[in-house]
Amino acid sequence: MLYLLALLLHRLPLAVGQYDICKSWVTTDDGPSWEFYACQPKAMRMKDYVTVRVDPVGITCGDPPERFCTHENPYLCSDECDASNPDLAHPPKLMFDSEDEGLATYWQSVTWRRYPEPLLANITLSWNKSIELTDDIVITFEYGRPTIMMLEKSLDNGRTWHPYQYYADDCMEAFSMPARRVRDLSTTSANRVLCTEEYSRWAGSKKEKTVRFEVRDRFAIFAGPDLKNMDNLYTRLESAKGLKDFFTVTDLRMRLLRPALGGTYVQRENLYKYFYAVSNIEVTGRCKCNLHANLCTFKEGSLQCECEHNTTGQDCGKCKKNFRSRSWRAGSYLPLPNGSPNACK
Ligand SMILES: *[C@@H]1O[C@H](CO)[C@@H](O)[C@H](O)[C@H]1NC(C)=O
Ligand SMILES: *[C@@H]1O[C@H](CO)[C@@H](O)[C@H](O)[C@H]1NC(C)=O
Ligand SMILES: *[C@@H]1O[C@H](CO)[C@@H](O)[C@H](O)[C@H]1NC(C)=O
Ligand SMILES: [Ca+2]
Repeated sequence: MLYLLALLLHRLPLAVGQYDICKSWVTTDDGPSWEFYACQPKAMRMKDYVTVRVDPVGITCGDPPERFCTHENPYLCSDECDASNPDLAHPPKLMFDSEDEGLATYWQSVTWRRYPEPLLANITLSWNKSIELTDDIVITFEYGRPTIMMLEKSLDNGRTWHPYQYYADDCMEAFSMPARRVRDLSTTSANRVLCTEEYSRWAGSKKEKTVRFEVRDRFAIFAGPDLKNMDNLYTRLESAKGLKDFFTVTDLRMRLLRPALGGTYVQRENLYKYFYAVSNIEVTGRCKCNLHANLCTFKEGSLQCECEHNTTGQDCGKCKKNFRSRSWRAGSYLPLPNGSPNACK
């Protein structure tokens, strides 16, 4: 019976999925003992743990109250944004709520009344924790997608920033970059920063609402179209220089540089229809724990790895006290299927 249980536990890592558990109690010829594996937390909806900042001051609509209209209804400018009225306010937190009733709730900027001065807004998301993206970042715009925007990322809690992806209806004109598609990238260019025209062209504001940062398409370069061959992806993440870091962020920033124009030039006589409205920002990822934890919990306002393998720190990035600090190494996905724990000594 005990033997059976041990056998069962021993098989657990394979049964529950790759890298899901950090250790199991097994029986060997020398008696029962712990066996250790490389492990990582499950992917989570990261918008539930984020802190947001919108810049510059005064970019959110409604203070003072203002009227706006939509590209579909450009001469009926009777909609109102009023920050002091909960029913008419559009604060940043509405980009992260869950829209239970199916009604879109959104952050909205002021209108482009100061045209031709550019209408610029930064939306900065901070986690105070390294996150590994596991799925696409999806940003939903309610009244048309920006004709020019940029996504930036930080790996050091906002001290330094790097371009992540450029978006424009004309990449050459906006950024002097040729337009590319993530689908056309190859194994050697999977972490290339590119400009795409796929998410910026006018197609009616209700038809095409989302702007993506394509994580799945990049994973598919290694794991195949249905991400069936994850082993190959994990092997590449381990060996290809910079690939793992490419999908790791502590902060993200959307730099909105020019709003939707409704498919035409800017009409100066009606600037009330130009603004940004974001209803959702979906970020799916897992805490980076250096393959030393399978749990990540939200404590005192920040995500923290529950470190195993005698490691400690927010990312399990060092050895516990009384363990040789120089023996620290990240766990490894290899050899397949259970990887190496690389525990502190
Ligand atoms: C947005 O952030 C960038 C740096 O990432 C900064 O240069 C720019 O001035 C900011 N724009 C606004 C409107 O705050
Ligand atoms: C960030 O996380 C660390 C470690 O959990 C914590 O000590 C620190 O107070 C956090 N900083 C902020 C600004 O939340
Ligand atoms: C961590 O250290 C304890 C003793 O302090 C030991 O029993 C345990 O096996 C160690 N774990 C690993 C993964 O080496
Ligand atoms: Ca919302």
